[in-house]
Amino acid sequence: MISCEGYATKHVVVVGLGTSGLAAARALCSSGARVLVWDDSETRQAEAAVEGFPVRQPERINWASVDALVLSPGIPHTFPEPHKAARFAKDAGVPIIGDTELLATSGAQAPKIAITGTNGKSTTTALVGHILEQMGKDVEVGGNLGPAICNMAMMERDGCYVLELSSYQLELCPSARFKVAVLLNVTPDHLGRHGGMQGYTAAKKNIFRGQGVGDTAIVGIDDDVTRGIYAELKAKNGRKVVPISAEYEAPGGVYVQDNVLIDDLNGTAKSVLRLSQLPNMPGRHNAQNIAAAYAVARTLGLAMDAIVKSMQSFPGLAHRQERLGVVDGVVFINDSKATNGEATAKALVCYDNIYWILGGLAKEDGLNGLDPLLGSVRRAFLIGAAADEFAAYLDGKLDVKQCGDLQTATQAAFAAAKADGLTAPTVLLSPACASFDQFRSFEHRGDVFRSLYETLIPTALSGGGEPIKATRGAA
Ligand code: UMA
Repeated sequence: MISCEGYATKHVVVVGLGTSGLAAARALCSSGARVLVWDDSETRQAEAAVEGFPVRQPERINWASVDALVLSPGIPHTFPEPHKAARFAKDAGVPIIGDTELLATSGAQAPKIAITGTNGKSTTTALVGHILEQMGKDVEVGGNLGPAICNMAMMERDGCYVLELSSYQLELCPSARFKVAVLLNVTPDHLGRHGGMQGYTAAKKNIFRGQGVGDTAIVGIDDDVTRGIYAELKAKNGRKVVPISAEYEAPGGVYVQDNVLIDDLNGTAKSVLRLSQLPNMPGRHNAQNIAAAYAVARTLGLAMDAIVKSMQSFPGLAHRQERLGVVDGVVFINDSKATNGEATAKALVCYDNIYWILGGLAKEDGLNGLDPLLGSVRRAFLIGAAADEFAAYLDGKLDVKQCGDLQTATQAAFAAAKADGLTAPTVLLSPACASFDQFRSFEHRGDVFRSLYETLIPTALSGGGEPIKATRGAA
């Protein structure tokens, strides 16, 4: 747990008692801070009270005696409307901070690597964490990715924090200084929370704010916004600035050309590896993540060969084009995190001969924009509330089967994939829909799919004399 000794005896209000807020409240209490907590959900209030936290309505707090408000990332403090606690804090001149600030001021000596971007930040964070772990480093990986920052261990100089930070978190960490800060890409997202694109971009740029000599900024140059930020940082003295790209040559940086990762950090372009050697990270979008993670590892002084070796054992992130394995020659990919058409598009370009399971609660865009990508889909298997809408949309474009639920769809897709006898058939769960009509969350949906995949292994065993090729994460 992070130490918050700087807050010992201070009055701190923690608002938002989800994953990050509760962890912050616990860390602050253990360090001797005088903590009051609040959450607008009565259930969360009750849970906090059971744990012994004093729950206090923001209206009933004497804000003049408060030293800090720790706000959960999901709670607005500016746009579209500040939460009332944020309003009270601002009126009383109380600093509003987040869990990243608590780590920044904790006194933990280990260098902090921070990674942000509209897309790919979770994968890049997990990959950097994996590479460092493979090298035997003491590593804490978390942040927006899931594990709350305040639950991380205090680490000395030989350790390393690898943090995925959202734009929300980056607004609330004024003291943070990151040894290595990565900005992958910036495209419109969360605009309501930042008052528009300018506010969103400014939040993302905060990742570089505290950096100075000895620190490194790694910046994607594949979109206009990040290209501008790269040029701006490059023009300043102080930190080292390294470009990365999945599309263009990036002199002095790391880039991908003809599907080969190129290291030009020393100005002599060297081929590092073919991206096809990393089957758990398919697709163009992953090329940028790979380039970024490689650049981080090289910045930390790791050797090229060792980095490549550890990248090859990276299993990928659960539910994001997660390769579950192969049964009877059929590859199973769990892309349950794809809750809209845009996310599913990224998966459809990665495989040939797709047996596509989709459906759930459709988003406004439905399947719009996917038509040009349907060429590699052999058949579609529909589940959930959107099944009729999607069937109508796909009519005349694809061979579609109404399956109702995920179990029926998985079995039907597996049977069809085997029966068609095509090369490397892939059963792909990439629903292009939210999960809440049939599941608790996209994670639950992906876990169910994984269990269904696992049950197919014995099914295949008893189904004939052929030896089973059931492997996790391997072709
Ligand atoms: N709440 C209120 N009032 C409000 C809004 C929320 O009281 O007006 C309360 C809710 O009742 C709930 C709590 O605040 O109890 C939720 O806070 P939160 O939304 O910040 O959720 P946490 O569980 O603390 O999760 C946060 C991140 N959530 C957000 O940024 C929205 C998680 O990122 C992160 O994994 C977690 O901390 C641990 O660090 C999730 C996310 O969706 C994955 N991130 C966004 C994204 O990736 O696009 C930025």
